[in-house]
Amino acid sequence: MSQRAESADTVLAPAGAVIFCRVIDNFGDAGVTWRLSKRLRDLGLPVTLVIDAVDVLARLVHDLDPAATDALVRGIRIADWDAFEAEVSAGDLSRIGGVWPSLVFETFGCRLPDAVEAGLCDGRTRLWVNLDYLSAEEWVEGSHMVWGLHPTLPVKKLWFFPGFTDRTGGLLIEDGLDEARRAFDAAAWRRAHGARDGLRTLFFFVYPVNAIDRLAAGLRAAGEPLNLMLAPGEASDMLERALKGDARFNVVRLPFVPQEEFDDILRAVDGAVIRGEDSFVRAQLAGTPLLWATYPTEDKAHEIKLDAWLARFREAWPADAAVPFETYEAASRHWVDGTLEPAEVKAWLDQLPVQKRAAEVWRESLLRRGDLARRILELVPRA
Ligand code: TRH
Repeated sequence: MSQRAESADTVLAPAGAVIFCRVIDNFGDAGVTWRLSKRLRDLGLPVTLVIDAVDVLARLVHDLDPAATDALVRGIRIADWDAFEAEVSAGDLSRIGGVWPSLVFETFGCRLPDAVEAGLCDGRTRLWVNLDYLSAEEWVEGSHMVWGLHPTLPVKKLWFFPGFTDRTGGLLIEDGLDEARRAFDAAAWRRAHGARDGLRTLFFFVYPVNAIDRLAAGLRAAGEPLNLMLAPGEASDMLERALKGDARFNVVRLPFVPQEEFDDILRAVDGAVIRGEDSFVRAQLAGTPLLWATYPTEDKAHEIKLDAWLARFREAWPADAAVPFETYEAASRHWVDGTLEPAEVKAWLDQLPVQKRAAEVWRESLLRRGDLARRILELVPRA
């Protein structure tokens, strides 16, 4: 443990951090808050994750009982939201060691239980943070680190945004991430998971609304034999069906792995078609070329989100690359807006080596910006 971790431990323990999470859908809310929980634990804090869908978290945390209302898994206390709210409303803090937490995380604007908000007023909690969704859009810099006043209570909340620039909160980056990547044996992982030698390997974890038939048509037309590692889910079922009977593709259905093993998949492949927020970040931190399926919304905010990220990622594109960034940009946009052409899939495959170079430069820039969890701990007022 580093000096700074010890200081967080000393200053904030035993009260520690409580993180509140409401699962909107899919795995991202649970995924990000579990990652944050582990990060704070590693920095020396007692952590409680209060979540309204323990069963969803249990998909990512295999030693968690999906029906649990209270569990201690790898040093992190996991509490069912309703049970926790009932206890706190009755003045019972025994589950979190009988002490009010020093650091309270509301995530993605999930609204804290009234009893918790009321308890934030008497100064025992040093910092109340709303950790928001990730976006590369410019407005994020203006909203990051803004204090919000409560409509009725004398307490302030800090709006904290993850992001890709120095004027945002950065990303969750574990100590030792680089070493873990260097030590990882990608070839051994591929062999162990049924990949055929001599073929490039891609990973798919996308949404059923994505243009999967178009992607499949593009893969067929490109004609390159590939290992295709598919995450569980309906979207992968659709892709597998669309490629059925084409012996050029070695299709491997992966199980839903514990979150700790998710990075391995990304490190083992030549390209990843990933989605949401957390798998998108982890592919970037793995330095893996990616096509991003942004979380789709009716107002098409996901297309704006993609464009904002592309505008930043463009900076990492090698100046001497034989293919222009615009080729990658077009494939990314058309994948997300549903108009992907077969030729764009081939172009995406052909330029994977250039994307790899860009992904490495980009990854370095993200690592240089440092870790979101440490930044938050540095903001907690010392008593
Ligand atoms: O599941 P998602 O689509 O989550 C989305 C987004 O986060 C979106 O921003 C949010 O608004 C919405 O949920 C509610 O994709 P994401 O963010 O990549 O989360 C997937 C998590 O699942 C991530 O933590 C990795 C984890 N995972 C595993 O642990 N094992 C696996 O085998 C797989 C496929 C995923």
